[in-house]
Amino acid sequence: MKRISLTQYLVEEQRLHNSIPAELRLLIEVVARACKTISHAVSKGALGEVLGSAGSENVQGEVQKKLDVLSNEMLLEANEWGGHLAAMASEEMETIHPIPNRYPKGEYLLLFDPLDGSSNIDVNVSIGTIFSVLKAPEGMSEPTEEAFLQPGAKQVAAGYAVYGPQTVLVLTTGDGVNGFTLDREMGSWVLTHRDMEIPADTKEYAINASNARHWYPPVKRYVDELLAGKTGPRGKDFNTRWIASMVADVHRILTRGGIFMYPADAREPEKPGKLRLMYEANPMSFIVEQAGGAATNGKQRILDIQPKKLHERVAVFLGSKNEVERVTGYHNE
Ligand code: AHM
Ligand code: MG
Repeated sequence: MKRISLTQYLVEEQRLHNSIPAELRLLIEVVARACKTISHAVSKGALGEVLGSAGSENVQGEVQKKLDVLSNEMLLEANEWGGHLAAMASEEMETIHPIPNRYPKGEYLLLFDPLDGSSNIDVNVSIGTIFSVLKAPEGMSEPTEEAFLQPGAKQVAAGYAVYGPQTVLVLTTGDGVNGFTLDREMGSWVLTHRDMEIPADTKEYAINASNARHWYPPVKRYVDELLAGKTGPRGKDFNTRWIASMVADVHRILTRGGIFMYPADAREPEKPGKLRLMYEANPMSFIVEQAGGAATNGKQRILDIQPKKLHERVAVFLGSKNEVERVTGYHNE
């Protein structure tokens, strides 16, 4: 097998489609390098003394794990000096992180969830890094939070790394979706999953059913119909999968199809869901759409939502197109 590295893929993409200018390529390579470092730290586990709580809380009031904090620092440090960014923002930081004055600045904005699926860190279940790239608005002198508040459709790149039995980086720059497996001995990302595609139909769904009593009627109806199986209105049996790491659930869906749901519910009616729009739902929606799937908040396409704040939450239904359209249809009836 001829091995194509991430760098070769990015250079050739630029040659063919003019879609990855040198600065964006540098950005993607630097993020990918940071993911390698995170993968290494994750794989050390207790030996690296990285498990457990950091003894702090993030802006969302969630307890930070040591690896949440470490991964955040690794991404910040890796991306500060390259000259390709104007600012960064992260799930683990309340406000945006402008590039320090000692470094040159570039035209891109980078958002990330440094380590998604925090509840799975200590129990050795797959976790991941999610990232989203936007362009800074023209003529912006000092980056502000405002500059980041662009709908997901404006993303120029998005990706995630999943730290599982294999470490895999999945990437889109708006021209399909490709996956790269980390070759640990060589230290390089090798193209292993070309043009990933999500089948339109599926028999697998992912939702945290412990919240069922709080679900709104459209979600309850949809899941009840799945549960009714062969003898119900859908006429076939469905299977449940819930990893509690969005990255791992989405990676399964990109590999063999499925629908992932984290709906808004009646527990805290003022909260439109659990997941964050800008660095979880948007990048995943971009990837899923680029792989032929769909992503909505139950009512509208996630990528069309105009964000109002950096840490805004959103309901998420994404994956196999026909299922996402069905549950979205139930909301709009
Ligand atoms: P995190 O960013 O704090 O790790 O939270 C996001 C995670 C998702 O990866 C996952 O889909 C969801 O939270 C799981 O939530 P729950 O614990 O309610 O099942
Ligand atoms: Mg997260």
